[in-house]
Amino acid sequence: MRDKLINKAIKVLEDNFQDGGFTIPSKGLYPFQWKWDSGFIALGFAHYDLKKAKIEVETLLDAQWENGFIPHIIFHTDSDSYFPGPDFHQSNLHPQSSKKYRSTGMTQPPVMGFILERLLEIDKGSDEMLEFISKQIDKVYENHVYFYENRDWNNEGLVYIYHNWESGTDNSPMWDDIWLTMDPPEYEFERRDTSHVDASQRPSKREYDHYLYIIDVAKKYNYDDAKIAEHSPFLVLDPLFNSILIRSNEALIKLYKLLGGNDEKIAYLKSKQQKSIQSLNAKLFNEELGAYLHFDLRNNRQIPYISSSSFTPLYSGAPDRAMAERLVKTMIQKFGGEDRYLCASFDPTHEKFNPKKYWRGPVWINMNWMLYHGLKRYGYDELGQRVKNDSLELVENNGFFEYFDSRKANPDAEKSGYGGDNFSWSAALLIDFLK
Ligand code: 9WN
Repeated sequence: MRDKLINKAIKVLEDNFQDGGFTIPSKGLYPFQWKWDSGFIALGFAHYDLKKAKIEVETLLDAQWENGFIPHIIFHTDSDSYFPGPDFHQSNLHPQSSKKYRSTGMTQPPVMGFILERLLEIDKGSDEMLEFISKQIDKVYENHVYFYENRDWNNEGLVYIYHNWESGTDNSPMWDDIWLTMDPPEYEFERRDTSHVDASQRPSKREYDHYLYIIDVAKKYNYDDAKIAEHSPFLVLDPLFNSILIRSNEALIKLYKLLGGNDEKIAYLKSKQQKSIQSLNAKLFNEELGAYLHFDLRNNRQIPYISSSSFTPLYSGAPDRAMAERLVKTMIQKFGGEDRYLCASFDPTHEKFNPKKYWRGPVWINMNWMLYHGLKRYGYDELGQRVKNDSLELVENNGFFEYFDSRKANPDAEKSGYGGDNFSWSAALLIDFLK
């Protein structure tokens, strides 16, 4: 059974791998290379084809801008099956954007640090992998420097995102109150996603108007970070994004130590790391709700909703013992009923929970992968194992979907897999879970 599933996962990855040396997340729906997808995908390849794993990482990092920024989508081809494409984003507005690749002017969570660390683990610390890492690691480091020097608005070790797509959790209810502060124009455009996936599982047209409008604001300022921070209607400190940055800092420090030298870079990362952890705990942890929350910088307030992102600081190692205990309690109480798979992307006890809609409720395999490692880090082995088993069961029962219903007895559908099918990171992380 295990081997059969792994072989199926390999087929998904192979079918999605492209000649240009990158892997699309899902045919039709997502025809380009996405930043955080690429990292997770590389882990799947690494278990059976190290060369492809390295190519995936290399191609992504090759698209880095002169200022260290790495875009969220690299438009390697002219496919028009996705909207908004390169002509809408116009990354060339930024003077330091890549001259080689067209891309978006926004980013996604910086997973590459811990991905390099995991690649070395998978390849059992080989000299070849270390050699590969020595060639790539400075690009990842420069990406972290970019974040700290350009996106740490209050100089507190926490970096902002200026667009919901930067969070990776696109239409989370987290942003609903921010949308209420905006009144974007009605854009005229042809949706492509809903020709691949049932519209009820995707964001609404009006939500897309907001997404497009924020990009237009950023474009007006040629994607200048300082101006975006001043003018974007969306400016958020995301516990997921910052936890990933912290976890990747930790990995870079470890890898630089292994490589030798690099004392200044290690010192820089360590000082930022300390500050980031302190601020994450001081500013984003909410004792009353027992969870890390998003912070809306534009409106200067914590957003009082709990999502799977709220638990990802476990993966970064930021919470102290008591905070970790509190987080686990919240996860079990609100997300972990016996009738549920872990871990819903949004609080199942909240009225905004929607079990079938994208980031408003369904289970995502990449979030589960981070939660599994986070829970294990703090010794919650049983709960971690449950997250892993639930992930495997969902994929085994339904296929390699993009997201899954968290209800064990889902009354509305025979199948509980939604969104894109043959989705790359669901396949890649299943392989990593099983190996
Ligand atoms: C926008 C590719 C990406 C993921 C995101 C997921 C979804 C894109 C979209 O697909 O977002 O970036 O068009 O909906 O939310 O996490 O990286 O798989």
